[in-house]
Amino acid sequence: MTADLFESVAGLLPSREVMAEGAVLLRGFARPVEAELLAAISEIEAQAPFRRMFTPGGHQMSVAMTNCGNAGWVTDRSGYRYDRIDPGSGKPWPAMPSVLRELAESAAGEAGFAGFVPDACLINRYEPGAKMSLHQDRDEKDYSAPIVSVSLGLPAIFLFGGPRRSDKTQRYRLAHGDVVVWGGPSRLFFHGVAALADGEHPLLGRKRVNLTFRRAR
Ligand code: MD3
Ligand code: FE
Repeated sequence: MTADLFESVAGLLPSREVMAEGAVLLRGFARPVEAELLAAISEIEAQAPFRRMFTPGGHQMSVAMTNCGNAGWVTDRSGYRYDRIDPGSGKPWPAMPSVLRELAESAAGEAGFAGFVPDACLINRYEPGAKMSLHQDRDEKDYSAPIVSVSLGLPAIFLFGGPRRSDKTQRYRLAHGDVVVWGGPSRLFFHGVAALADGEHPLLGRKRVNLTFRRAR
């Protein structure tokens, strides 16, 4: 049912911007299911609270994170990895709600990656001032699978570089409901998020939440 809704909305509003080869921005693609997404995130958060993790170098991240799905991304002094278990609770991460999975699958299909089935969803929470430094996503097993990201709440300035850290970065404003599919060559491009500007979002208040759907294993 939700899959049909995405198809009809995508047909009516074909907002599609190619940022680079394999990187497709679908503005507002998540808006039809925003209420369901926020309810699902609240339930996940009740089982697996957001927490600010530590990098292997010992720095505490400004972004707070949680996960759902069969694999969750974690970082601590021993490194970055995907784990079935939430180290905070010792229990498996909450299951991926079908509204989240269906949104990611339909966005991937719109971008030409039909058949994408995510097994991990990392949920990042930014409060004003939180940022993510330039990095590559290299902890997944198969780089031929895309990553689907969904932005909710306050807008952010997303920094999008190239295959080398020294490549020039382009800036994109990602707003509530925007979905980006990162596949093909862009899958390993450097990227980051500038410090979140303060503001008040009508549904989320003073924060931004970003979902990234991945094939981790
Ligand atoms: C481009 N998150 O969790 S989402 C991350 O807004 C991460 O929270 C950012 O980078 C956020 O790793 C950006 C957009 C994104 C995600 C993965 C990518 C862009 C990407 C992988 C490759 C290239
Ligand atoms: Fe990333």
